[in-house]
Amino acid sequence: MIRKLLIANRGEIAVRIIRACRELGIETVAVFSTADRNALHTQLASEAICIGDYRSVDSYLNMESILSAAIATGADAIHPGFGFLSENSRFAAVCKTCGITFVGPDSSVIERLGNKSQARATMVAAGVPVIPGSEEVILSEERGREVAAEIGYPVIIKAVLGGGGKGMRVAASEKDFTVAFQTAQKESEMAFGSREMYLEHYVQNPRHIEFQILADKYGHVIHLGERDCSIQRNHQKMIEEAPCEALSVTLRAEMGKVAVLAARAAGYENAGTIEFLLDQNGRFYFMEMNTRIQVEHPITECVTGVDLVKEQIRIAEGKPLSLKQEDVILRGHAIECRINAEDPAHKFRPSSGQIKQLYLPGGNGVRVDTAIYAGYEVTPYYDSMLAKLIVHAPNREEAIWKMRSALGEVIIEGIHTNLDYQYDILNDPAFEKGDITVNFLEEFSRRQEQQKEVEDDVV
Ligand code: MV4
Repeated sequence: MIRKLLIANRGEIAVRIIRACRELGIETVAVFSTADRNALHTQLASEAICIGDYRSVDSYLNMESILSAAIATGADAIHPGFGFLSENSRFAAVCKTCGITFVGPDSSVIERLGNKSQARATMVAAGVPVIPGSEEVILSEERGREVAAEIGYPVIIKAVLGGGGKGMRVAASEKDFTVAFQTAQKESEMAFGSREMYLEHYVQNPRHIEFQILADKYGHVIHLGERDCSIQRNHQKMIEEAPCEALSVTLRAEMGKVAVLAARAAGYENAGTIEFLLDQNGRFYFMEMNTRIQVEHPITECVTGVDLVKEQIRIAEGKPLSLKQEDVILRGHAIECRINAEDPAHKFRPSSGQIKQLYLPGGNGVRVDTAIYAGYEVTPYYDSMLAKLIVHAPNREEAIWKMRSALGEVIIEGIHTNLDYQYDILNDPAFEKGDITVNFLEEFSRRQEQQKEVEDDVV
């Protein structure tokens, strides 16, 4: 049993975890940086403890400080949320050494899946479809060029310790290989301190589909359907939806079975996500597995009725899953828009300042996960996400209408946000048709620019 849980995070996800704990009768410890003295998570937890200066490296990434806080407050578990230390295998290992339950999989599993080349090998061995690619780690450009020729161009060069787009380059043909490889490898060395790379055939215009799974300590593994996360900009997701319009009932069942197989092969426990690419011919391939609760988890909660954070805590306590695969019934359609403090008119540069006025929507099928309030100071030190606006309706068309309505109600004054940009996407004919791939936002932005030029000509 967990009596007291420390949340090693900030913002809306910290608040989300505090709420789950309160419902479960678990005491909470918030940790905060000097910039977050008045933050919502600091105020909502049963107790709060300062862990360092405003810089993340001095606070939310400071393992020693966080563990000291856990020991000092007598917390018996730590929930890492997402980002920060959530996928740091060393942190999970140190928690265990200190006798503190880490809400997540074992450190050895985080480490194995964090190494994308090893993850690939694990999946190949289990019979999970992967994108044709290198079965070895590539260190030299010369060896890379040989393997690329075998795979066939275009190829994508990825950092073994990467994920989320860093240390990744596409080579359309052999003449691009040198520059692409060297750039990707240099980026990997800077970001991860690793020269290890791997190659894959480059899949053109895919969708990014991810399956939510839950696994307990007793070998029960279930999936909770998928999320379509194709709407991204520079590998930052902007809009996610569940389910994916492009999946038939049979394809969903097939991919779900593969997701469960993948989680089993990894020896997985707790909540996790299997990322797939779905190509234009309806073929799907394992890409990577995320070992944390994800930003977009609420849309899965909407369509399944399962509280994923409560399930995470239950699993960590050693309880069995509260439902079986046949109890998972997908109902309706959910969409999430990430409201960010950024300026779309200036290359989405982060915006900071005080929130002068705030109005957030509500009503039937509308959920807002946020930690901002009127008077809140948005600083440049952390992620620019201010709020997640989530809607749930009987079908996609009604969900889109509900999201347009909800977006239209939001008032955030004092800083720039992507609200109008989100509204424009929701009114785009291609989006409406469900015609989306990972290249959607790039094409959408181009269309917007062209339209602006036409309007300027008229004036
Ligand atoms: C790919 C790909 C095409 N082919 N791999 C981007 C982030 C990282 N998780 C992997 N990514 C991609 N890997 C192969 N073999 C295209 C992408 C990709 C992408 C994937 C999901 C969502 C958005 C994306 C945007 C650009 C590229």
